[in-house]
Amino acid sequence: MCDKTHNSWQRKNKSLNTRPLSTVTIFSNASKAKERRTYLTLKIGDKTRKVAAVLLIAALFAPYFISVGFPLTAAAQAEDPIIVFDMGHGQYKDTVFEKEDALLAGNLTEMGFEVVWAWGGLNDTILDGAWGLVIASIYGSSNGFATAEITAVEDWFADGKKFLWVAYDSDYAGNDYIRTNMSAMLTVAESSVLGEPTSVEDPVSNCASPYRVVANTTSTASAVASIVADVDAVLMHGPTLLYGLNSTGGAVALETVSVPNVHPVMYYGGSAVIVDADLVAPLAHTNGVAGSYVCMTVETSAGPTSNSIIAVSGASPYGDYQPMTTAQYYGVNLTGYNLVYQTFEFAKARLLGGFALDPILLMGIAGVVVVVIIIAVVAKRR
Ligand SMILES: [Ca+2]
Repeated sequence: MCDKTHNSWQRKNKSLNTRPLSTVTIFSNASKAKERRTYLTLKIGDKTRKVAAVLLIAALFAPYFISVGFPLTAAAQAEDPIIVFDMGHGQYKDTVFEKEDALLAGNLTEMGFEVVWAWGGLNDTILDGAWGLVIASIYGSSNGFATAEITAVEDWFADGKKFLWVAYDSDYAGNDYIRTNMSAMLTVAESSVLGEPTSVEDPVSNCASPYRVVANTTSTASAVASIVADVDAVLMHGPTLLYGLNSTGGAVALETVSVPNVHPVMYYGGSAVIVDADLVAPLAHTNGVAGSYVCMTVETSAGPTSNSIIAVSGASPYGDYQPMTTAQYYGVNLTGYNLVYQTFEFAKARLLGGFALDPILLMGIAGVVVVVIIIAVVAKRR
């Protein structure tokens, strides 16, 4: 059962629902600094003027701590990373929203994210403060992105340390507008991966029809092992495959050519075949040829700041006709939900794990260190 499988995942990973490590660490540093300061004050307490000097220095720095240091740690603790999911461009489907998308939002919340559905387009307001943005393949030729939306995403992503996931669809019925819109978003994000303007079918690995492809081959690269753990069958409904861009912007087949920082995550099975639906041919592959093509990548050190992560997939992780998180379809058991959740975990661990290197928080920590050093020097000299 779909719900049960998703819920099992949730229970298994309950321990992952923790606050960012950074806030705990910073609180600890602050407490130690306080203890140290108290200790030094007591040690020299027998000489009044020394105490007075220490108190004077502490008093001088007090406003600094109050305005910069400690309140920020409390603020950081209160906020979960926000992931915005675009729903303003035809991605919404009622049955999916009530089932797969509801489970997705619930589990991501359990994992410590804040999920925001963007119903009214992409702009500075909805993206303000967001850590992640997921854009499923759009639907409807009048539902393309406005120039202002593309610019808003470009500006947001240019801040760095962001996670962007863009999904494609096939060129079924000559719907090349989907591909061009998704590629427009990836281009302003300086992605090294784009979707091919074509369709992939699989007459062997599918959910009762070749266009309901089940991708069944995972990467063996250790870099993405955490993403593909317990993943063996992913619904890629009416999908395309991906290609890479080399250093001169040329289209290359990711099955045979490696692109720096681009990690293929998931492949179609060997019986998958390119079945082009219109006059726009694939760029780095050949129509009619079968192969275990790349259907999902993650790019690290990505974007204009070289410190973001971009995921690209040939079908959508939410919404759409039937998303990658689907646990069962036409009687076929699927594990794509693991792939989707673990991709968010991968990005979170990479971008938000360990110490928070936020410049303002670093200033706060530096301030504590400076005061401790000054107090130690004063205590030693007198
Ligand atoms: Ca085509």
